[in-house]
Amino acid sequence: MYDKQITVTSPLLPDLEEFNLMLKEIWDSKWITNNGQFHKQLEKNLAEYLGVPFVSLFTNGTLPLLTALQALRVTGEVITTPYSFVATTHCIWWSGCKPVFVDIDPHTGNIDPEKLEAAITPKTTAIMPVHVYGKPCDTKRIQEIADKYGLKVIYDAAHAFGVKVNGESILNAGDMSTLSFHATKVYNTLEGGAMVMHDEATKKRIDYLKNFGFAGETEVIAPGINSKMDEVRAAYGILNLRQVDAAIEARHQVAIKYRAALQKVDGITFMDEECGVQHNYSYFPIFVDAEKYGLTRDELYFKMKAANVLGRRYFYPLISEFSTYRGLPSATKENLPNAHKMADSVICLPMHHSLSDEDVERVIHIVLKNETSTL
Ligand code: T4K
Repeated sequence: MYDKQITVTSPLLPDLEEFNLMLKEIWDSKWITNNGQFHKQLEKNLAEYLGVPFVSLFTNGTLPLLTALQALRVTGEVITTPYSFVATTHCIWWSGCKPVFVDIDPHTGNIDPEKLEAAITPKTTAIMPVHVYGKPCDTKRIQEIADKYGLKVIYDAAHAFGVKVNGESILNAGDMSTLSFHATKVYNTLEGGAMVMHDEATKKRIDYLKNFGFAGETEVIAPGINSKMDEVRAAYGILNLRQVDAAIEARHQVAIKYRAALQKVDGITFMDEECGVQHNYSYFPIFVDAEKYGLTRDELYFKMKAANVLGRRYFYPLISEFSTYRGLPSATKENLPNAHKMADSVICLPMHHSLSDEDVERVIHIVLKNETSTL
């Protein structure tokens, strides 16, 4: 057994001394939340960094999804993917809508646009796709279908921080996109999240909705929620933004090593890097074909675990398989064959900025060597 645990991810942390200086400023000002100076600064810095017009900060990546559904007055049925973290579907349910699952494209893991139209009914009002693992959805095709049927599109872009296609941020697609800044993400603010929108009026309304619906001292425009980011996390976020490019590059180097080492392993596949896409290397999923590889996905997963290498089976089980959702008509296995295949074969290998060469070697060694391994 190895002593050192290698986890699937590890948070990017700002320099503690610099953070302390900012904490001192917060302490001195006594302004600790409700649109403080660091909050305003981070929204501006993020919009600039991401290449988007407007950003509204949130306390996590779940509440902007819920707020987007509310802001766009989405009702009835919302089409979504079963291959995601459960928060995506939970928000649809919380907003009083019915989630409708559509199968994924087996190459990207994202909702298959060619299967969207068959799922649209007179009650459909929106589509909520996910750029899973930060891989861009086919935003052009999704928009064409949304425009044809008059549907809203809210992208759950929790994994897609900084991802661009041909130089353009994918966060600009659809009506709104949401981000997660959880500790496990490429860019984190401890907990945190954001919404990206196209215009100032929408930003203003979102800012009301995340502050109980208050539009001034005495007016409430809607039953809003409390989802404001505080000054401590905003300060932390300002510092982390300065080092996120270096962290993404470090992840890129890990991806290069995984690809080189694993490309010829019979029964192990991974996703291609697409031309024109600026990736963020947020995850490194591999897919196990048990017949060719000689071990099932779970056998490999537990073998890794025994060696203290904690990959994760993101996203197994599918959301449609959880007891809360499996009764939905769209949750049947027959409706979602590609999603089932991916969920049953995936392991996300450790992927973060602070993996050493030795760590990466250890991970590779376990996948390469088809036996309980000690280096
Ligand atoms: N939409 C999508 C597509 C999402 O993936 C998510 C979240 C959301 C929406 C919602 O966003 P948030 O409301 O969460 O901001 C994690 C995260 O909790 C969750 O944010 C994330 N997706 C999901 C994919 O993964 P767990 O249960 O796997 O995390 P946990 O605690 O097991 O951590 C995994 C590993 O990370 C640990 O083994 C070690 C490392 N770690 C974790 C934490 C929390 C650290 O080193 N330090 C830490 O503080 O859910």
